[in-house]
Amino acid sequence: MKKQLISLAAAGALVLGLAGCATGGGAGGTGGEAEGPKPLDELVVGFAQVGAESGWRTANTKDIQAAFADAGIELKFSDAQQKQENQIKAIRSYIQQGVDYIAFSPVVETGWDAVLNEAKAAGIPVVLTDRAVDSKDESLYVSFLGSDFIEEGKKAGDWVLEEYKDTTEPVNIVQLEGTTGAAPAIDRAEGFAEVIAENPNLEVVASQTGDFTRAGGKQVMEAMLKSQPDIDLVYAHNDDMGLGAIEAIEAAGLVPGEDIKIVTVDAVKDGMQALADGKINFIVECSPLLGAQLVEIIETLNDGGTVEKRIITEETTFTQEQAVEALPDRKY
Ligand code: GZL
Repeated sequence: MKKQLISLAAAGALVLGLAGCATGGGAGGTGGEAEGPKPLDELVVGFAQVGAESGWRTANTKDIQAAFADAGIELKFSDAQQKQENQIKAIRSYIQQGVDYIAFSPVVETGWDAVLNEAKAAGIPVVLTDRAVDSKDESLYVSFLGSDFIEEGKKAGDWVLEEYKDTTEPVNIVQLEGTTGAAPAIDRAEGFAEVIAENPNLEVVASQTGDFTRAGGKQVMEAMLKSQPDIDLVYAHNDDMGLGAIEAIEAAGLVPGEDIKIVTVDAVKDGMQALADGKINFIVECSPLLGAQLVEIIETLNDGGTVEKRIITEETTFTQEQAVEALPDRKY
């Protein structure tokens, strides 16, 4: 993943703060009198995780916890079981405890201004990882590190455009949406719809949330197989829902990857195995390995350095052939 942090040396020249960048205040301040860097073994970071809903989330948690352990920085960690109220409670608890930094992956885009203003008032910088918030006030967070989900939806759409470019018949697509209101669900749907609109034969005939879980994907796919007479392709916002769809498709006596093609996002190991086995046709990668970059952001801020407001993780895509090649070296 490309690191887009401005190096500390460069930050010296930019310490006045370029538009869109932010500077930490050393001991957890957000600007004002920088009190100088804290020793890393005295830093405390609070992380409010979404939950453990998917293989991606499990890999993301493991990677973040390992990165902070390697850096010797204390990480307080909470699992919100995909409930916003639990994430807000965890953030408030971190504020109460007076941590130096807070990082979290907002389960949905809306409803964060109040608690983020509380963190700001407490002088605790907040870093968004993975998912975005819809706050208009960008001073509520120092940086947003994560994928471009619209781009991921477009990449999925590009494959479908190419796959059906010579088809003259209608292509019936069903969409398994991620968690309702979550940035990846909203944006992956937007990017996909924008691209497939180029071919009027491509139509999303049904779209419903499977909440990013395998069970949710299976349940929704079972219902769609009953309600939709002729499904050509499933576009699932993550591998886990795609894997659930495979179970439903096979239970219906159909062949996933052939009778019904499947395109998913993430590229976690189970998804890549299904891709290599021909049950999924194409996967857009969404890397969960954000730990090292998050640690680097915290260390840069602790040193009074400057970080980019938006740091986009680099990722690729996989065909069935590429999955066979890549599987042995996959880290998650
Ligand atoms: C994407 C992340 C999504 C994954 C899902 O960055 O927020 O949440 O695509 C996960 O697998 O549940």
